[in-house]
Amino acid sequence: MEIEALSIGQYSFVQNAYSFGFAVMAAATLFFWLMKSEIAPAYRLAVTITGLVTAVAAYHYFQIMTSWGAAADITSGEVLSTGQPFNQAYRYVDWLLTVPLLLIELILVMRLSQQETIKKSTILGGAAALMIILGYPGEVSETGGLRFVFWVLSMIPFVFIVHQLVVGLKGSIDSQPESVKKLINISVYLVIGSWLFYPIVYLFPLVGLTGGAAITALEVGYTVADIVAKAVFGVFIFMIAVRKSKLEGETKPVSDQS
Ligand SMILES: *C/C=C(C)/C=C/C=C(C)/C=C/C1=C(C)CCCC1(C)C
Repeated sequence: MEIEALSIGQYSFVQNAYSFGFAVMAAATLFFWLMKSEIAPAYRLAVTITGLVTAVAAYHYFQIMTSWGAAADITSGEVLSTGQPFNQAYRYVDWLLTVPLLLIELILVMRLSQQETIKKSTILGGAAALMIILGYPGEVSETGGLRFVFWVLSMIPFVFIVHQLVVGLKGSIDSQPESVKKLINISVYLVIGSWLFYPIVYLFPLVGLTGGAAITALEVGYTVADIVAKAVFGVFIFMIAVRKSKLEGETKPVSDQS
């Protein structure tokens, strides 16, 4: 990545987006973990993992922000490279850890049989990890051809996951209580909608979108997608867990507590 292609305005805008991402992820973590007592024991693991995902992301946003800061010197009024490269690996390590966990959150909150939970978590989590691993060599390669090859390879598990979510989970979603079905369906489409953004952005350099504006769009875009896919999606998981806890009568309404 050519950091010197950025204007001061673009460079600061990206820095501010990372800072915002860090704040959202840290606040979301506190919210999920502190509110866990509102949730019945059967759903606590789902909410704990929801907070774990935003915690891991908060840590990586902090690192990304620091790496971005160290990569450029702006004291002259221009963006000059310090020679220290911006570290792209933080994003991929973050995704490798958080993407499988996001799918596991969704499976756990459905409270399927233990056997189904393990089977679906393994298949979906494994496919998600494979998708990220296959994307990385293309991301750091200098040639467009390799970038495209790894895009195609990584799209195979991506399409498999979307298919599993829409078709494979249909039976499990149909067996959920009426009052949470809609929330679960929204969560599934939130995953598909926000995840679609990543393979599209990955193709930017291949279609000639380079330079300061493209780098800015890519970095800010990934940050917005991460916030939707982790924190906003997490709020839906939390709402499903609250509603199912109430339905199953495992927590009393506040007014009934003495
Ligand atoms: C919190 C982070 C999330 C939800 C990240 C999701 C990332 C993806 C869905 C990435 C997918 C990719 C492809 C399908 C092909 C090109 C390479 C990737 C890794 C960008």
